[in-house]
Order: sequence, then C-alpha cells, then structure tokens
Amino acid sequence: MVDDTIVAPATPLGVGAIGIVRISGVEAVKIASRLFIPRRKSAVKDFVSHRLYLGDVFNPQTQEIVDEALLVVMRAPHSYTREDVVEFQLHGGPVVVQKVLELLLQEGARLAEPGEFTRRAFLNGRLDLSQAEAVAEIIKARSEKALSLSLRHLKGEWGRKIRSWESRLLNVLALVQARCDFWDEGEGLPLETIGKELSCLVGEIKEELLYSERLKLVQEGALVAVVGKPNVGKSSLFNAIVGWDRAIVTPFPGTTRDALEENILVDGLLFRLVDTAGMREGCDPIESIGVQKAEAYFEEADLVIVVLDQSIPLEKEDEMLAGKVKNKPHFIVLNKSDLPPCLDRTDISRLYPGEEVIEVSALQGEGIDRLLTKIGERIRGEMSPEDQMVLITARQKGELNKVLSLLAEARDNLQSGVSLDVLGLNLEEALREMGRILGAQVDKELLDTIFSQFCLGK
Ligand SMILES: Nc1nc2c(ncn2[C@@H]2O[C@H](COP(=O)(O)OP(=O)(O)OP(=O)(O)O)[C@@H](O)[C@H]2O)c(=O)[nH]1
Ligand SMILES: [Mg+2]
Repeated sequence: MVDDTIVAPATPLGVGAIGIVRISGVEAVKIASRLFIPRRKSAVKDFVSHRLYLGDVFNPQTQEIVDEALLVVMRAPHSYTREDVVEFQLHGGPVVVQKVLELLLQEGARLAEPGEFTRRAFLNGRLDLSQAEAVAEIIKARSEKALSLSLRHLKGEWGRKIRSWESRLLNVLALVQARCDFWDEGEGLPLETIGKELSCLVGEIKEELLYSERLKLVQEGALVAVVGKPNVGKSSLFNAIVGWDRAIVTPFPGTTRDALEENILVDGLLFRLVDTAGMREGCDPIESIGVQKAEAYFEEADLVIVVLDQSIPLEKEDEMLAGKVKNKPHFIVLNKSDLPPCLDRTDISRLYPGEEVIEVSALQGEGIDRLLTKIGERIRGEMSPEDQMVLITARQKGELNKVLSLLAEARDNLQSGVSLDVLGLNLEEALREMGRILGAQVDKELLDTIFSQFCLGK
C-alpha cells in the first residue's frame, strides 16, 4: 500500500453539468471531512460506503462556502483503487473544480500523476497490467467497436488467455526442469509431447498477433483512400461522405494537391477517409508533389476507392491505376451518374473483370449511403472473426513477439537435441516475458508448480 493521499479532477476541466474531484488514500476521508459539512448532522467519517450525501463544501481557513455538493465515500477495499476513495460531485465549471482541488491540496492531499489511480488499482491487485491498460484504451476509444473491445479486455478475457498460455508453459518447464535436476539428461522425457505443446503455443500466439494487426483497424480506424485521375469527382465524393464542403471542388483538373484526411464513423466503426490529388503524369511541380502524396496514401491504405467518371471515355490514367490497384482491397465507384453515360461498360469489365461497380452521383448525393454500407461491410470482413479479437496494446504486442521468438527458439533447440539446461533457460525467459504482459511475478509461481507436480526434495 502506498501511504500518501492523491487527488485529481475526474471529469474534464470545462463547463458541464457536474464536475467530479476524486481523492484516494489512507487520509482521503479525513481530508475530505475538513471541507464538507453534511446537510444532515452526521460526520463524513460515519458515512455509509457508496452512498451519496448532500452538503456544503467550504474553505476551512476562511469558512466561506465554495459550492453545494454531493459526496460519496467508497471504503477500501471496495473502491477503484482498493484504497479509501472520496468523490466530490460539484457544480460543473472549471472555477469550482479548481477551487476544491486547491483546498484539498491545502489540506494535505497530493496532486495525482496521470494514471495514478489506475496504477494504484494495479499495485493493490485490483487489476492486472493489461486491464489497467484497457482502462486507458476505454478512455481513448473513438468508436463503439473499440469501446466494446476495451471493455472485454477490462473484464479480463485477454488476461485469461495469457494465464492459460502461462500455465501450459509452466507445465512444460516443470517437466524439463525436474528431469534436469533428478534424472539423466532426457531420460524418460516425453520429448514428443513437449515439442507438440511448444508448436501449439507458437501457433496460437502467432494467430493472436495476426488478429492484433486487424485491431489497428478498430483502434486507429481503417485508412480509406479516394483515388482516381483528375476531375473525376474525388473531392466531391469526399465532401458528400464527410457531409460538408471540406475539400475545394472546381471544374479544373488538378484542383486537389495536398491530401485531406477526415475521420468518419460508419456503423460504429472509425474510418480515416483521405481525398487525394488526381493521378496523372507531366503536371506542374506542385501538383506532382500532390501526386506523390496520393501514391503514398494509396500504398498505406487499407481500402482504396477508385473513382471513374462515367460521363467521359476511359483514358490512359484510368488504365494505369487499374494495373496498380489489383493487389489492394478496393471498390470501383462510377461517378457522375446524373450525366449521360459515355463510358463503355465493357471497358470497365475489361479493366476490372468480374468486379462490382457502385454508381454514385457525388453532386446529387445519390448512392452515397450504399457506398458507405459497402465500405463498412468490407472492413468488418477484414476484421472477422470479431469474437476472437482482443485489444492488444503496442507494449503487449512487443512482449508477445518476444515470447513468440523465445518459444520458437526453444522448439528448434528441442528438435536439434540441445541440452535440457538450455531448453529450460529458453522456457524460463519466455515465461518471464509472458509474465510481463500482465505485470505478474512469475518466479514464485514457477516454483509452486514444480513442487506441486513433482514433489521435489522429497
Ligand atoms: N454532374 C456531376 N458533376 C460532378 C459530380 N461530381 C463532381 N462533379 C464535377 O466535376 C468537377 C470536378 O470535381 P472534383 O470533385 O473537384 O474532382 P476531383 O476528382 O477532386 O479533381 P482533382 O482534385 O482535380 O483531381 C467539378 O466541376 C464537380 O462539380 C457528379 O456526380 N455529377
Ligand atoms: Mg480534388
């Protein structure tokens, strides 16, 4: 347990209906009681845990009343940090919140560092490290999908998975270590079983890391790039999707130079939609920088929307793009459907054999909803199976990658008949890395497992 008491605003500093200031630590109740007079006679120290009490917040030095507030005491260990926590629910507004914060600091609380409440929750064993990270993800979640994944993570699904890998690995290590100490090298060691289990673990972890690639789509939003030759209506389409005149539209080819990015939500999913310069060669130096940017976005995109203008015949730029786009997930959008058609359908199917073409009129807003539905479906498809996804932070991914290479090394060592000592070391190191994912200490646990399974020393 840490012995000081921390305080911080729990709501954003701004105007709102209520503003919450939160204190946590051994002195929380004592400090809070110095500036709160309950409406009914009872004292703060006698408040029933988790019940709201109305009263006045006052400055103990000047006796001046600062605000009328609701106070709730959440006694240890039944609180977020597992310490005594007190929350002041004040009238929203930066001045009141700031004032109460100052008073609490003056009465002996310390200003919390970012994440310190959650850090205490972790130190006091309420959350594992990955759950603590999930809390941060929930706060950052920018789409419903990301939010639901963070919540699932917080409930500990990911922790359960890691722990199950951990215990399987412990079993393998226990087998290896017991033989190292008490038997001749390898005698009676079920090498095949160990090899199989290691391969199994490597496979499962690989798969998990693969899923986590898709997670980027949820957390950061899939990058959807609108590309095409100049003047086909890319910016018009972009504007129609984002819902306002974000990009400049003119009848002159080469209008867009800089790529423009906007976040949009479709069906609970976040997208980064990018409008790019029309791709063509031999343009002026400024425009060609724009074209280079367009190409970079094209490469990076999770999904490409290729725009064609159906009011004019195909040109060589359309052909060039068709060649490039083949290996990327993409949609063909036929724009300007309000104008008389001049583009031969057979030409399109020659360029994009067997592909579905979505007709829209960016100018009149026709077909946009259908296009959005298609985009949503496609990205969901890329992410599936959704129920297997868990949210992995970059740190966890790093640890998991290390575990993976250590296990692969152990498996290869086993195959090449390396000594059991070395194998044991590989596995121990992998376990240590794995333990880091949830922030747990593994060594004691390791000993426990070995003793319980093999009764060493008896
Ligand atoms: N009739 C009709 N005109 C359209 C449509 N979409 C775009 N336009 C017109 O086509 C011209 C070019 O539109 P932009 O949206 O600027 O085209 P762009 O592809 O972004 O062009 P660059 O930025 O130069 O590459 C403008 O005059 C638009 O008004 C449409 O659906 N129907
Ligand atoms: Mg444009």
